[in-house]
Formats: sequence, structure tokens, C-alpha cells
Amino acid sequence: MRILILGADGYLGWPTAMHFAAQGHEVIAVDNYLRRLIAQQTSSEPLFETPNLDDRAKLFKAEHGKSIDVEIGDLADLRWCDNLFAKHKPDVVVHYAEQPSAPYSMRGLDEAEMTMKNNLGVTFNVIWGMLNHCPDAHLVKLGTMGEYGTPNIDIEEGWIDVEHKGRSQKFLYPRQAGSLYHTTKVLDTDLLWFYVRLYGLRVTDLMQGPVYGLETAEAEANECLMPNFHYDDIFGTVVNRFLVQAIAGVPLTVYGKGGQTRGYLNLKDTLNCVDLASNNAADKGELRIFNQFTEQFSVNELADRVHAAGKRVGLDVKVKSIPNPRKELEDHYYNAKSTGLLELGLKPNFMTEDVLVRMLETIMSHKDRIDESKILPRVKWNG
Ligand code: USQ
Repeated sequence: MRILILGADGYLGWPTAMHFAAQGHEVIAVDNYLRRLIAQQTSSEPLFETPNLDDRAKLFKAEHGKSIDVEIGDLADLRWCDNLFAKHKPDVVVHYAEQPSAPYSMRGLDEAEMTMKNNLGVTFNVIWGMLNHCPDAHLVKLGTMGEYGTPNIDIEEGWIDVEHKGRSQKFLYPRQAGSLYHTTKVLDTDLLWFYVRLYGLRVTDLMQGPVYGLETAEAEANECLMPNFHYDDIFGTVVNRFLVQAIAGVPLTVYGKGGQTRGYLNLKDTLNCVDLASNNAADKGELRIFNQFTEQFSVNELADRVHAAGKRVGLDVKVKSIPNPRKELEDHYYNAKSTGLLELGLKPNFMTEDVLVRMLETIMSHKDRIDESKILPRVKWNG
């Protein structure tokens, strides 16, 4: 397949580009380095530096003998995006190209405006690139479990049957997100559903939970091929943050009561899920939605697991509840369905103690790079 990876410089984008290239697919890695820029502007640099995409593609070729083409440009620019699709006419488009941080989107007006314009603009341009140049291609779009929020009923896989006054219809499951970033993903889903219904696009929307991990098969050969690993309050996801805090000797930053429950998954399973979705395309005129996570944990449970893993490597990990910078329920019902990807053949990599210990050992080798000023939350949900 010819696969465009949009947002290929990201935590998920680069491992995905390598994953597909290693299997012999033709991969075009696309990015404008927006995340690197925001990370610099907000003092949120990752734990170790990663080479730019051209250099990583060269390293990958040297290690694995396979090519990854690189295109640097802004997908929010309609003409640039249209030319990209005209040039490559992909079979599959993996769309990660969004500002991915909830805290960044809540930092102030400039950041909110950028998140809105960038995320929705890119999705709109990608849709039109496909309609104009490859209308039969399959769009695999990264959404988020955060689109659903934390409703007091079970979360279905994208859709819900509604019965009303003796009649019934299937609708998109209600969405009520807790940050502007998550809300842009809700709006993306609506936009996709419109273009699927009226123009017959072929789309898989992946509602993904927070991801953790550093290891992927293709990066084993060379550390410079590892994903950019954030532990700061802006880009770092909670498990990755807790593991770095454990090494730094900083008490784990449980926000509020710590009863916040989410569905988590290993980075390796993101690759497996995107692979399964890409190799089993949605039908034309179908918006297929998968809830992409493998296990549900509360923040307190995560802290306990990191504490136990730390003990195994001789760390005395402390846990401390701090005032929650976010507006979110800290004690709530959460029961989300996620069977679609298992039915396609997903074999989950669970969060075992061994997995956490291996991550701790890798982080330990970069201990001198940990900057404690990036750890405590710097953005509050003020609205
Ligand atoms: N949390 C803490 N302490 C911390 C950091 C986070 O208690 O130091 C809590 C948060 O308050 C939240 C939970 O842990 O309740 C998850 O936070 P997170 O920062 O790992 O995840 P989130 O901001 O929701 O965003 C991340 C990704 C985002 C993706 C989302 C999936 O950055 O791109 O869409 O996970 S989900 O959470 O299911 O919406």
C-alpha cells in the first residue's frame, strides 16, 4: 500500500511510519514540526533529542534497508495539502496531524485559536485532498476516548441505538469533551461523518486512550529511532510522566482524588491497532469507529503500579495528591466497550510490572536530562 503518515514526527507518527515501511509498504512521512516548535515555546522538550525526519529516515534506511519518503509542509495550508495528495494519491492516509495536547489548548486565547484552526483546518484539507485525488482511499483518523468524556452510562463503540417514542435509530454516541483539544476531535468526527454520509468517504475513526511506552520493534536497533518521549505537563501522558517522576525522586503527581479512570494502551498496540485498521479497510460510505485501548485504570491504580515497579528496581516512589489543574470528575462511573479491534485480531500488550520496569530502566539511562521544572502542572483550566 502507499501510505501517507500525517504528523509523522510525533510520538505515534514516527513509530507508525517505521512500522509500515518495515513491512514493505511505500511510506510518505509528512510533518511541519509544529510539536517541536510548541515544545520549545513552552519549555516542554522531550527526555532525549530525536533527529529530524530526514535524518531519521536515513538512519532507518541504514538499519533496516527500507526507504521512508519525507515531505515537510503545513497541512493546514489548503494548496500545499492538495498538491501533496495530487502528487502521492495514497491508498491509506493515517491522520495524526493535530495539536495533541489538552493542557496546551487550555493555556490561553492564542493557544486555543491555534488548536481550533490547526486541528479542524487540517482535517478539512485532508478530506478535500482525498475527495479530489483519491476518493476510494481509506482514512485512518486518530480521535480520542476523551471525545466521550465521562458519562454516567456505558460508553459504546462510537454509535448508540436510540429509541424515542416507539421509533429507533443509530446515532453517534453523545460526546462531551473536557478540553478544547478533545472538543476539536469531537468536531472532526462530525465533519468526517458529514463527508462520509454525503460524499461516500471511507473512514476509520480511532477513539484512543492515553498511550504509554518507549519501545517499538523497529527502534531496537538504534536509540535515535525511538519516539520523542515527553514527561512534561503539556505533552507528557500520565504513565510516562509518573515513570520519569519515579526516577527523578519527585512524588507522583496525582491530580485531585485520583479516581479519574481512562482506557490505556501500550505504544506497540497503537501500531497494531492502526495496522489492523489499515489492512481491513472501512467500506465506502462507512464511518467505522473503534475504541482504542486495552485496559482501564484510575490514576490511583497507575500510581500504585508505578510504585510497585519502582520498588523492584530499588526506588522508593512517593505519591502525592496535588490540586487538580483540570476541570474533570475525580470519582465517576467508567465502563467503555472496546471489542472491535479485538475482533480484528488485536493481541494486547498489557501493562505488566515487567513492562514498567523495562521503561524505568530506559528512562534511568537518561536521568541526567530530566528537568524538574517541567514536571508540576503549569496550565490551569480556568474557564
Ligand atoms: N493526570 C494526573 N497527573 C498527571 C497527569 C495527568 O492525575 O501528572 C490525570 C489527568 O488529570 C487525567 C488522566 O490523568 O485525568 C489522563 O491524563 P493524560 O495527561 O495522560 O491524558 P489527556 O490529557 O487526556 O490526553 C492524552 C493525550 C491525548 C489523548 C488522550 C486520550 O495527550 O492526545 O487524546 O490522552 S484520553 O485521555 O482518553 O482522552
